[in-house]
Amino acid sequence: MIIIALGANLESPEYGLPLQTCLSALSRLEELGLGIVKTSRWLKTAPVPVSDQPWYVNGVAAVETDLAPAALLALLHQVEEEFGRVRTVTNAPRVIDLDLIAYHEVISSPDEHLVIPHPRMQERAFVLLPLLDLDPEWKHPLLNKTARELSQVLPDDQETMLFAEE
Ligand code: PH2
Ligand code: MG
Ligand code: MG
Repeated sequence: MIIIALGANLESPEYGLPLQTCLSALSRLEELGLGIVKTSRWLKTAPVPVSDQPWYVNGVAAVETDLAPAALLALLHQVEEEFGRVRTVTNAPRVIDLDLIAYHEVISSPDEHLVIPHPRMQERAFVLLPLLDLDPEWKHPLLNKTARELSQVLPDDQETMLFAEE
């Protein structure tokens, strides 16, 4: 499975509220040739690390593509730019964040620019919980644990809420 994560916590002048922006980014990726195989439910999540920025909207998608990992990442960055993402400091609030989480069983070597699986995915409820919607039995190729197992040992200080629970 190729997994991308979507996140947003600022309103976009062009695309509207964070959820709308995430949905529009998925459509744009599809237009650019990615196959969207499955999309998770959407969560509202408190910022990690805890801060006073707005809560995020987060979700993940399984995608299909012939692009190699680096080319796929470049495509994600292209769409972030199109959507008006401005990069300032690490973890700054953003109109859209598109992360490559995993690319089949590929494990990148430490000196590569792109690290897959994403080095912090196992610490993040906002990635692991939506991933359960795609496939709880998905196995982390480096840690050799399933999404279900990883989600069971998450630190319990990350607040999340399903959109439907509002
Ligand atoms: N992304 C980050 C840092 N912190 N917190 C939440 N809740 N959701 C995110 O998508 C997120 C974050 C860096 O990309
Ligand atoms: Mg991110
Ligand atoms: Mg990112």
